[in-house]
This record gives sequence, C-alpha cells and structure tokens, in this order.
Amino acid sequence: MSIHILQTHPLHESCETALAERFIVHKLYEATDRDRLLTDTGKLIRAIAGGQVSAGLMDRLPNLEIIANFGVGYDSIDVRAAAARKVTVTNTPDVLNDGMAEITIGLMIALARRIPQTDRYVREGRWPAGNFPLTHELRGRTLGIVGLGRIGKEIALRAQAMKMRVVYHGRNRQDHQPYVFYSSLLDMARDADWLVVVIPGGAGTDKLVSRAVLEALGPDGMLVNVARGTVVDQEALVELLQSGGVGGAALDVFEAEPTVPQALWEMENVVLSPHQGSATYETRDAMGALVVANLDAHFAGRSPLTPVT
Ligand code: 8YV
Repeated sequence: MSIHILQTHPLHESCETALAERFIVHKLYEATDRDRLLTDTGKLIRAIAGGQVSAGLMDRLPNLEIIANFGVGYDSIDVRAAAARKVTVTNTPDVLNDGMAEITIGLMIALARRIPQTDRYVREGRWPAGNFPLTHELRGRTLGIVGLGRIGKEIALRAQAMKMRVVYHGRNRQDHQPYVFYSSLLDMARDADWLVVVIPGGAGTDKLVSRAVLEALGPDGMLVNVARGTVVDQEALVELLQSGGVGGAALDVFEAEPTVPQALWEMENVVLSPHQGSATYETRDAMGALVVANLDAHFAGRSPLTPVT
C-alpha cells in the first residue's frame, strides 16, 4: 500500500531521497497552486515531513496521523492543534547537540577575538599600516547559559575547556549539574560576562531576553543567540549595541529570517551568521535519518522514536 505524505519545505538531500524511496511525496512548497494541491490530495495525506504546520493546514488533511519535524525546535508547528486532532508530532533532538555546541563556541571566539574583522583587515590591505587593536579572551569569564538543556550542557562542557566559569538559568534547578543556578535571569545577566541563549522558541519564551536583561548584561557584556530570534528583544538589542549599552553580540538567529536589520550589518561589535547551528553534513544527515526513522516506526505500528510530548 502506498502512503502519501506532504513535504512542507525543502529538506536535506539524503532525507528527501529516503522519503521518496518509501512514500508518495507531495511537495507543498513547489506547488504553483497550493490550494489546489490540498484540495486534490488532502484526503490522501497521512504524514507531514517538515515544519511550518498551522491548524488551518491540518484542517485540510483529515487523515493526517503524524508530523515529523526536521529540527529540534518545533515552534513553527501548532502542537496544541495537533494534539486536539490526535496527530503525533516528532522532532530531531540530540543529533544536533555537538554541532550546535561547536558553532556556539566558534561564535564566541569569533566575537571575542574579532575574527571576521581581522580577516577583513588583512584582505583590505590594512595590516602594513598598523596592527589590529587588541582584543579579549574567554578565559576566566563567566558564561551564563539561558537554558541548560541537551545543547546547553554540551556548550557548558566546551566552555569549561575555554577555562570559563559556567552558570545557568532555566525553569528549574537541576540537582545533578555542577553549575550555579540562577532562578532570576536578570540577576544572572548582571553577574555574567557572556549570555548564551539556547532555549526553545514559542509563546512561552517570547522576548525572554528583554531590554532589562540586556541592560543588566551591560556595556562589557556579550550576547550569543543560537536559539530563536523571537527569544530576544531584537529592537532593544540593536539600540543597546548602538549606544554601547551592550558590549557585543554574536547572532545565528533573527526575528524575521532571512531579514537581518541593516543596523547590525554596520556594527563592528557584532558577528552575524545565517542560522547555521545545525548546518553541517554530519548533523543534517542525522536529522534527516531521524525524520525517516520516526515515520518508519509510526507506519510499522510502533511508537515514534522522538515524539515531542
Ligand atoms: C534548522 C533548527 O535550522 O533544529 C532546529 O530547531 O533551528 C535547525 O536545526 C532547521 O530546523 C532546518 O530546517
């Protein structure tokens, strides 16, 4: 029996190949007339591969059983609407922890040592006229991790290799973690030199890193966001970076991707990255394999490997 699935956006190549071997795949994002595609095939669709799934889209798919998201963050899926319709949602946790932690430390070093700027300095032929200004180290600084989850813990390990002191804020104290816990994000921002944001996006965390938190981080403080743009008050961040209220920022995510505020392009105390956290062959292959494994398990009558609830 052939199973029809809907793919909502482009996926990593190895994932698309594996899906095509198993299922009849309808690509919503390639349809010139999406409404027509949903009218013609909506009743056949039993699974979605990918995110960006609203309640309205689910309404067009009366036989939908499972949404297999390509990503650990599933804030682009209306999970409440899915639960109400008894539709399973899966994500791709763990397989991206190392890749995410590597880019986070990379962004921190890039920001502290001004690596993009020094590269430009050499390419622009400015070195013969004088040395690049001195920079700062990570060693000895306090890193406040906002969200000590699976990825946060990998970042904490690597930050200690940089000889940093690690503290964290989250919903709960984690008894078996060796790092100091702050129940107040504001207090942690005040005490930390670096804030790394690695919490899930969505309504519950919208602008959690508020103007007040950024002001508490202060003129010597550095912000790194590898989570979601929505988690930080981006407008306040831009203003504080401009005025010197915050020392610097390394940003992999933005409020309205792929749009990055022009003001940030012009700042020397900022490192910009186009949502590269999981963007390696190793991690994307593993994420794709997990999407497929979740669908395989579901259609074989077993529980999916990584349901979100
Ligand atoms: C990807 C991500 O950029 O896992 C997540 O939550 O944001 C990233 O891994 C994204 O899912 C790719 O589509």
